[in-house]
Order: sequence, then C-alpha cells, then structure tokens
Amino acid sequence: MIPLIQLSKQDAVGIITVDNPPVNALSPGVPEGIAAGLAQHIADPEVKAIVLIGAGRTFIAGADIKEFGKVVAGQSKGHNLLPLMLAMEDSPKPVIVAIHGTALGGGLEVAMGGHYRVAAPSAQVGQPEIKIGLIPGAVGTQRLPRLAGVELAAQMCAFGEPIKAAKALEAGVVDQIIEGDLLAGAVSFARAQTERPKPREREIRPFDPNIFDALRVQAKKALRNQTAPLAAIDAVEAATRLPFAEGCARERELFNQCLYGPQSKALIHAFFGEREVAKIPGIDKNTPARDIKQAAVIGAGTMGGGIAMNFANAGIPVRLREAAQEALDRGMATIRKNYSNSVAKGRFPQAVMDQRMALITPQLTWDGFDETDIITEAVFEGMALKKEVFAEIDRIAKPGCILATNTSTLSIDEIASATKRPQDVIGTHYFSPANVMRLLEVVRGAATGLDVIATCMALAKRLNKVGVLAGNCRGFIGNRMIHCYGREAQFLVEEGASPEQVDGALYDFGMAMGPLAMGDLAGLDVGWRIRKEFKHLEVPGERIPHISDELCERGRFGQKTGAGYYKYDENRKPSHDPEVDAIIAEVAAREGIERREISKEEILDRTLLSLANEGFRILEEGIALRSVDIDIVYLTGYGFPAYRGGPMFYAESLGLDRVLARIREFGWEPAPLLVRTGSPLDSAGQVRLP
Ligand code: 3H9
Repeated sequence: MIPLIQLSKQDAVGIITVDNPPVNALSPGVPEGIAAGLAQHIADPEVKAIVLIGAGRTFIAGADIKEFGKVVAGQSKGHNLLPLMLAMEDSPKPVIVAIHGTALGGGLEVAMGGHYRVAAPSAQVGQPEIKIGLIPGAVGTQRLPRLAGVELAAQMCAFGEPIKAAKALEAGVVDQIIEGDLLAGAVSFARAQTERPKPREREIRPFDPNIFDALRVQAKKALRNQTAPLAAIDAVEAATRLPFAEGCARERELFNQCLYGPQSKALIHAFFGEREVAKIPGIDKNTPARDIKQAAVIGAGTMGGGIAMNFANAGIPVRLREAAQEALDRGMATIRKNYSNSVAKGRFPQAVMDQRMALITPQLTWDGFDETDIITEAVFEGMALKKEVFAEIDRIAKPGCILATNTSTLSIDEIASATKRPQDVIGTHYFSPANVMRLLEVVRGAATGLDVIATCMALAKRLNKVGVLAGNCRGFIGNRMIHCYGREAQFLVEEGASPEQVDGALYDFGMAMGPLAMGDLAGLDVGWRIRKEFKHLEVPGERIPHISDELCERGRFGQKTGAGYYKYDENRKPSHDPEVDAIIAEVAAREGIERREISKEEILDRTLLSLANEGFRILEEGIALRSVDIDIVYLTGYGFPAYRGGPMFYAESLGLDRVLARIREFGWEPAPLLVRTGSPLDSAGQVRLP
C-alpha cells in the first residue's frame, strides 16, 4: 500500500483514495502517491477507467499550507503538481474525480486534471488562495477559465469564494451531481465513459473583455492594498491572451512573487493563528462542556441587542431583559431594523428573519432566568451596577448556569465576588457591532472553571465567532492595548498632527479606520467615563492625553452627537471641523506642548509600536497565551489588516531590534520581555518565553 493513498478495484474501475486526514491536503507523499496509483491502474489490463476520491470528510482541500513556509525558508522546493495533472489528462483510461466536502485550491486544480468530475450535492469547489495571499499555483488560473468561462473563473480566483455543486454543474466545472453513494455513482459514471476530453485543449469561450478592469476596481476596493487578487486577475487574463503553456509559465511567475512576498506570510500566520487560538492548555476534547440550550441577556442596548441576535442566529432561544419598557422597545426596534436590512440586502429571506425574531423574548422581568444555561450581562459599564446585577442573577440562576459579563475593562474577579459561584463567572467580551464582529474575547477569572472556559470557547464557534482566551486585567488583551494606541494618537494630535493626518496614515497602512474616527464611531464618552472611574489609578507624573476628554466636556461624543474629532452630517459622513483645530490648539497651549510637523512614519511607529510594546507585557504576564492570540484579537476585533499579520507579527517583520530602538527613541519604557529576549519570536511567529 502506498502511504496516504489506498488503491482498490470495483467493476473494472480502478479507485485511488486519498487518505490524509483531516482535510486530505496535498502534503509530501500525496501527489506522488496519486501518480503511482495512476500508473498502477493504467498498467492493470483489468482496469478500464479510474476514479480519484477522498476519504473522510472532504476531497482534497488544497496544497499543504504548512509547506509554503518551508519553501520560503529554503527548506523545501515545494511541489509542482503540473506533472501529476498532465499525467492524469494524458491517461489512456478515463479519469473521473469524485468530489465531496470541499475541493479547494490545489484540490480543485487536481480535479481539473481529470477528464470528468462528479460531485456530491453538498460539495463546494473554489480557488481560495488569495485568502492566504497567493494565487492558484497549479494552473488553476489557466484551466478554470477554459472550464467555467472567463468571467466566473476570474471572479473565483480574484475573491476566493467557493461555489456550490449546483453552480459548478451549471458552469461546466462538474459534469454530474451524484445523489446518494458518491463512490458507487462515480464508478457507474466511469464505466459509461469512453471519451477523454482534455480541459487544457478546450478553447476559451467568448467573454466580456472589460471584466478584468471591472474586477480590478472591485478588488482594489474590497481587498484594499492586497496584491494577490490583482495577480490572480492578471493570471486569468494571461489565460485569454497566451497559449496554454505560456499562460502556465506566467501563472508560476505571479505565484512565486506572491509566495515570496510579505502578504502571504502574514495571511498564512493568520490562517493558522485562527485555528491555534482554540487550543488551550489544560483543555482538550475530554474536558466536559456544558450544554447551552437556552440563553438570557441583560440589557437591550447596542451591545445587549447584538448579543441576543448572535444567540438567535445560532438557533438558541434567548430572553432579553431591560429595566424599562421604553428601552426594551428601542432595543427590539434596533434588532428588527438590523434583520430587515439583511433581508433587504438579500442575505437571508424574510422567513429566516421571522424565525430569528421569534427566538428572542423581550421582557422586563426575571421570568425564565432560572431555566437558562447562560446569562450574559450587558448593562452600563460601572462596577457597582455590575455587582448588583451579578448578586441578583446569583440568586435566580439554576446551578451550573454560566454567568457571563460583557464588560470591556472591569475585573472579572471583582464582579465574581458578588456571587457565591465564582467558578461559573466568566467574561464574554463581544465587539461592536456584536452581531457582525468576529471576535469573542473569553476572559477567565482566577476561579473560572475549565469546563466554563471550554463551553464558552465552543459557544464562540457556534456563534460563528473566533474565541480568544484572555486573562483578567484592565482591558484584557484588546482594550488594554488599544488604550495605548489611542493615547499615542491623541498625543500626536496635541503635538501637531491633524486628526486627518493621524487617521489617514493608519487607514493607508490598512486599518479599517483610523483611531480617532474609531473613537467617534464607538463614542468618545465611553472612554471618558472609564477614565473617570479609574482616575484613582493614574500614576503621578505620567503624561495623560487631553483631547478626547476635552471634546466630551463640550458634548462632542462622536458620531452619535454629530460631532467628535470630526463633524458629521445626517448620513454620518465626516468632515473637517475648525472648532476641533481650536480645541486642539487650546489644549496644547494650556499644557505647554510645542506643536511641530509630524511625519507619517512617526505616526505609524508611535501608534503601532505602542500596541506591540503593550502586547509584549500582556504576553509576559500570561494575559495572552501566545503572541498569535494577540494578533488574532486585532485581526478579528479591531480592523487590523490581516495581510500585516497583526501587531506582534508586524513588529517582528520590522525587526525587533529596530522596534526596541524606536521605543527607546520615543522615551517609552520598553516591555521587559522585548528587552530581555531581543528577538523572541521563532520562525513560526510564536513568542518563546525565556
Ligand atoms: C493551494 O492549494 C495552492 C495551490 O494552488 C498551488 C500548489 C502548488 N494545509 O479549518 P479547519 C488544517 S493553497 C494544511 O479547522 P474545517 C487546519 O490547520 C491551499 N493544513 O476545519 C486544522 O488543523 P488543526 C488552498 C490545513 O472543517 C485542520 O486542518 N486551500 C489545510 O472548519 C482542520 O481545519 C485552502 O486555502 C491545508 N490546506 O474547514 C483551504 N486546510 O486541527 C484551507 C486545513 O491542527 N482550509 N488545514 O488546527 C480551509 O478552508 C478549511 O480548513 C476547510 C475545512 C474548509 C477545508
């Protein structure tokens, strides 16, 4: 038997089964095994046709992404799948590829090497390489346009979204959908085939020549600053202009540019990071998780309403409690509006909205709270109120109910101290808008039970979110770091940069929005109130930023009041406000700050390195388990561009020596871990604690 590949025969059909769990990636040995199996079946006179299929939950999900890191590091040459695919196409016996699960990237490319493709009704096919900063590298950009048509192929390669079996059939990527047993269906399909049509010999069908420029415009907007989507469009365009072999060479050239470029390294770090964060020392599949069948949320404000929507979207009935009828009505109206917008945009039909609305029970009482499995508190951010709420739910909730707080800064332990069951208390910190943002920071208190952590991490997945475990400190991972970032942004403004310059530099860097515009969106008053609550923690002599508080003192809370760092029209479109210039000048004069020209480089270094410096502290204190956890928090919750890998990965890519030198130049206290270890990130992007 060839490792990773099984060979068998059925009714004169030779079968090659790829068996490389969990996703049948094309790891070393797999392409070689398929090629050897093919040769064996071709040589076998009893075999009239050949079926290639995947074992387990999916067909081949692509190249082994781990191998790309080795190629870039010069430790491996990587695989050239083209010889295998040409051997499949040139086989004297028809080769039928049977697809279930997902045929992605190299998986679809291998499938396109066969003469025919059949698929299970639930199968999907796609070229998702741009999501890891690459383009198809095994001639997918040359074969897909010949099979699916240029428009669809260019769209699939540029944006990476897979298509379902039915669409693949319609487009000609798949020749038949097999209901029931896929292998049996593929074998009988194979027995009926005598022709061997070769995808590479197909003519390109007529297409709209404007498609490429239209897609470039779209990609530049939707995937701002990313290089792979544009390279993918170039490669598909080459398929329409060059003979097959030359098109393949052009694709290889573009693929290599992407592979050796910085964006693929960052995006691959993000791909594995998203999966790594689910791994928590002390928790494994044997850790008992609690069953979440019913939920409750306290507080129907922006956050509470969004959290309730998450439960409803996942099919979990949820009670939403408010103290006053008016606030409850307002909360429910917002939820209804959000769902209606989704229906209007065609995201789901009205029936789905109705089902989801029916799962949310608005109420003013504690009715049914004694039956729920998780209660999430989302009331106003103040310790006294939170403790009151927790004392109350401790009285009402059934034993084993998880008591979760959505606090963004306050101590989980102090909140838990209001109950007699601190082992059941945990932070589940959602990000605004809670029904949209993917991050769920799961915050463990000193007494939080492992089963409670395991349940909340599993819940994150069920809610379609990325759960990242954080330790308990002020602001946890994300907000503790954003505090430093926001401070530097304000200092830069006090010292002479305009809000537009600061926000513009970070937007150009790739952030979803600049820090000051983000403050306006979130509400400047949130931080202002928190700073008031923590006034006693201010360190004498430490510089404090003044601009945001000054804006709040004048009623400028951001978008919701029509004015913050910018002024906003009725459509919340921002514009420059001379009044803000006057406030900034006044603050600078009062604080004796001399204003000067500030470069874009200084804006980027001071804001982004302040994130990394605090990240190193968070790491050393064990608030984050790994540096990649910090990166994932920033990629999924704070609009940090994935193609920069996250603040820790970005710092590493600059060179930690340089980072340390810059931090010293700015007169900051560098994080001890950064100083002590010099370059603590290993090649996998993980921090090795000394
Ligand atoms: C490519 O093909 C380039 C070619 O054009 C050119 C070649 C020359 N490699 O996501 P899950 C691991 S580029 C290595 O939790 P799901 C993953 O890390 C590739 N490992 O499962 C995880 O490991 P662990 C194009 C991979 O059911 C485990 O498998 N293909 C790969 O939620 C389970 O993964 C893609 O970009 C891989 N290719 O989703 C597809 N894929 O358990 C990428 C997965 O240790 N993959 N792993 O944490 C996916 O989109 C999803 O994994 C998939 C399954 C939809 C397949």
